[in-house]
Amino acid sequence: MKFLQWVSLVLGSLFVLAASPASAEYTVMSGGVKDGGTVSGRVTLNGPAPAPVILKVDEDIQACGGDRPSDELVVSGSGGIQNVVLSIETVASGKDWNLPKEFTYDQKKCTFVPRILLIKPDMEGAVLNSDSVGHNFHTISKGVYNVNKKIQPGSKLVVSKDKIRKSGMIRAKCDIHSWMGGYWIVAETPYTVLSGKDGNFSITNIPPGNYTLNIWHEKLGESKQKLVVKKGETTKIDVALKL
Ligand SMILES: [Cu+2]
Repeated sequence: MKFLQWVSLVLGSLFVLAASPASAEYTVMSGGVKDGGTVSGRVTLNGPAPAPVILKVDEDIQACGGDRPSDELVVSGSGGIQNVVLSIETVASGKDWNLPKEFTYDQKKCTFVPRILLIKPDMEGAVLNSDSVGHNFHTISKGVYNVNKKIQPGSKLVVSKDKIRKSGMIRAKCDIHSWMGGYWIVAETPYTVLSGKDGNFSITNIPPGNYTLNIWHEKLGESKQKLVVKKGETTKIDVALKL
């Protein structure tokens, strides 16, 4: 093999390697999804709702308020579970994102608001502190966004666009107030939603096809369910989770 041929072969393979990311990036269909389908349903608890866990507030009681029920598992009177993350796996392309331009994650009475934050990669936002005491905001993730920073009362931590580069899960905690907890879900595609107060959810404009629905709850764990999305139709799915 001639030297130049060899050089172009090596350069060529390097280019291919550089151009193929480990997981395919989601693309928004130009012109939107045609004849998309909907998946909707409700997530309920299979069995009686447990008595809420009471969080002991033993630090900054004046500013934080007293003991409170944990918002880790929120079950409605009729058994619906809030804050379950439902996502359709491996949708390569489809509808556009429908999230605000910026997110805000607040710390109010020493509780994270919202408990579960749904965002996307490259999204910018801020972590606020509405309390009269400082918080030490600390995140744990597999390289999605790791930060450990004191946020003074009335101040905020700005999260710029380049901080959250990939999808995944980020656990939030405060090193001063041990009871504070929450999650940021960085969705891979717009086909990720959170269940509402009564456990209801709806995922719209899905390109027809066979998929797997991923169901995740911070306390109840992860499960999967097969689903078929038909042209212009609504597929009903009810999910029952066990403690
Ligand atoms: Cu705190």
